[in-house]
Amino acid sequence: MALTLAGAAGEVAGRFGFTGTVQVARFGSGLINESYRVVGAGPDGMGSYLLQRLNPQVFPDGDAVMANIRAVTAHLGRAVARDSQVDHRRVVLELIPFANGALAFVAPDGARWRLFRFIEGTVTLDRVTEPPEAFEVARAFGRFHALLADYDGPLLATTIHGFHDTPARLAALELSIERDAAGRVGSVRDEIEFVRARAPMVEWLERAAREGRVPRRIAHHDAKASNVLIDAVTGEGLAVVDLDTVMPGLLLYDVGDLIRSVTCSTAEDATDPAAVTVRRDLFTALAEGFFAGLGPVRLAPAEYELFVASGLVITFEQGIRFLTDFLDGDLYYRTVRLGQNLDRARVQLALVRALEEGRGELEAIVRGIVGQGRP
Ligand code: GN1
Ligand code: MG
Repeated sequence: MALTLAGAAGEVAGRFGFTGTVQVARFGSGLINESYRVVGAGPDGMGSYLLQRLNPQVFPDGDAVMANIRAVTAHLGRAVARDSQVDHRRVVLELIPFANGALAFVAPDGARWRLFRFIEGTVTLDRVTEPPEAFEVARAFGRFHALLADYDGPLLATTIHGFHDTPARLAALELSIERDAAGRVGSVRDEIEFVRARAPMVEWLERAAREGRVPRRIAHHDAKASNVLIDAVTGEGLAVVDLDTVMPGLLLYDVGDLIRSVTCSTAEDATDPAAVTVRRDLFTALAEGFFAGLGPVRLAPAEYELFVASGLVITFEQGIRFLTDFLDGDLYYRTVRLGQNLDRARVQLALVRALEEGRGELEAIVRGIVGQGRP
């Protein structure tokens, strides 16, 4: 088999049954896994594929991840097939199993590699800058939740325990402060103080869940803007991707991540946190898009009430996670420059402040939208 690009991904493509000349190129901007676009004669014929190496440190139970993805994409596929309006091959990710019915190839280092059909003519947005983009990203996630509201497939595994357990994320930060493994605590006193002053916030969603005010559903857990494929021509939000953390959880985790990733006026790793504001126009479009995507699905009252609060909690949590990784010496998130995790943390914390300041106004926007023909 001839390869235009050598390396592990090319070899793995061969294991998946690619033959002849195969082009392999690094793809995407994820911070955890590695993705490659593979073009050539593959198991599903000549075409484009997405080959991914699942990070085994982050996802120790790769088989559970793959079983979840298969179950969820099968349900989504059946659900959209009933709707003749949509081209289901463009709105649902399609997993191509490895030989012998296995869902992934297990490399000698233990990492799982999996193959998807590439959805052509799409782009992802590392940053949302226009309201129609915010609307489409959020609509795609709203539809994702609507389609999964009647999920009746096999029980989904929890692939990462406590993934959005914000109190546990704060406890992990306190441990990292104590350990000070990279000798960096002295440089982030202000950030630590900012976080500690807001410690009670970590309970907001978990308490609502414990008290049964918000139901456990299937949630994506990484509902950031760049995890929606957008039609390159029409701008329409198509498929929700990056399904590794799809598992039982709260819808508000996803709302929170949408608010975090869509409404910020700067990039996630901008070096000037003073420039961070919450874009009201993007927030409005986000809320409109999310409820449009949900369609007739009704939420619990507390899910409406905590819509904006979830943005605060998940942004705060992400700031805590970036800060923790900075203190640990940048072990978890992929970085390309020194101080990048600290910049990321500062942007999240600046966004927390901006969301605090805008909270009343943003809640009024949600009430305005929900009031129009909603309970
Ligand atoms: C990671 O790998 P990526 O970029 O899809 C992280 C998310 C964070 C996100 C921040 C498994 O997602 O939780 O919100 O970075 N994924 C995992 O950009 O930790
Ligand atoms: Mg992810």
